[in-house]
Amino acid sequence: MPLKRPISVWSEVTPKRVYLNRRRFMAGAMLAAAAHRLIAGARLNVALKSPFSTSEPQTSLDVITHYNNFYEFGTDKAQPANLARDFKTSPWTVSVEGAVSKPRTFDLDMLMKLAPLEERIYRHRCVEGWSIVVPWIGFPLNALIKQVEPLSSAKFVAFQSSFDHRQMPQAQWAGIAFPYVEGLRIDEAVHPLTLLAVGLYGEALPNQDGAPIRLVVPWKYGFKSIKSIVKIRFVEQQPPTTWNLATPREYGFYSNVNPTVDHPRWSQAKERRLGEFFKRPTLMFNGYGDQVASLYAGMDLRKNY
Ligand SMILES: Nc1nc2c(c(=O)[nH]1)N[C@H]1C(S)=C(S)[C@@H](COP(=O)(O)O)O[C@H]1N2
Ligand SMILES: [Mo]
Repeated sequence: MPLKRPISVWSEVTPKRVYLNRRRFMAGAMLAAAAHRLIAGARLNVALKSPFSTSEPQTSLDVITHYNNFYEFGTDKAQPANLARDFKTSPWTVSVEGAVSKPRTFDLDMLMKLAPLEERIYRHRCVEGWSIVVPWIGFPLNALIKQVEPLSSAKFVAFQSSFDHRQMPQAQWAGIAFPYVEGLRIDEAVHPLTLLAVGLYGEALPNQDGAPIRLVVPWKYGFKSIKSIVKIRFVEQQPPTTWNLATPREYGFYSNVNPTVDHPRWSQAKERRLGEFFKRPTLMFNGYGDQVASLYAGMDLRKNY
């Protein structure tokens, strides 16, 4: 499915000198905007609305920001909203390394200029059995991947969250190892649905939702969508992932939403959309099968759960 492109036809409708002046002005304005863009609560300018967005009702901002899984800031759903309040997200860098020809450390301004920001309204299905619909703002992970030019030996991408025990004292009680780590196969990472989110509901990400930059992989259980990313590494072997390390019998590497493969301790056939009373059936690949099922052709999804 082709993404809509920004319209840039000024040169065709405006005299050249006016056009150049306007362009210089716009470039200045955009630079000024970029410097402020990712401060908490800052409005983000969205250039593109995505054809991948669902038209289902969006979960309220209040729920999205007060019912969180972010174990670094506590294991209760209400804790991250309070305990991540003062988390320092600026300055911030994401180091991109490993099997690439151009390893690089990106600061937030560089990340914000990689691609036009898009709104992506995605379903999010947590492995615990609840779901939400989130109007994310971000850009395809693929835009970053293109910059570093992966080598052909790069078969997987490993992600690492920020971890600072002084800012995350609750983490010691979480019962999982930190820093939180996740991974994708390279074809999953470059898939156009795979998003690096920097905002939601029109503003820079709230800390509890993974500020300043997090992954969103809508056809996988929510735990694959790693928050507050500081490192991305291209590797040859399947990398370790936090929930697989913690409980390998319960959580595999792929973690595709699959109503026919139950968690060992509960069914995955249904889900509760937060804010709704009745449960609804869970869809294969969380409803994104048309776009992603081909990635898993020939794989046994009971074994590769
Ligand atoms: N670093 C980190 N990333 C994380 C988690 C976490 O505990 N730590 N929880 C995951 C889980 S289980 C879910 S469901 C989503 C929740 O994202 P949300 O709070 O923005 O809805 O974040 C995922 N990313
Ligand atoms: Mo989750």
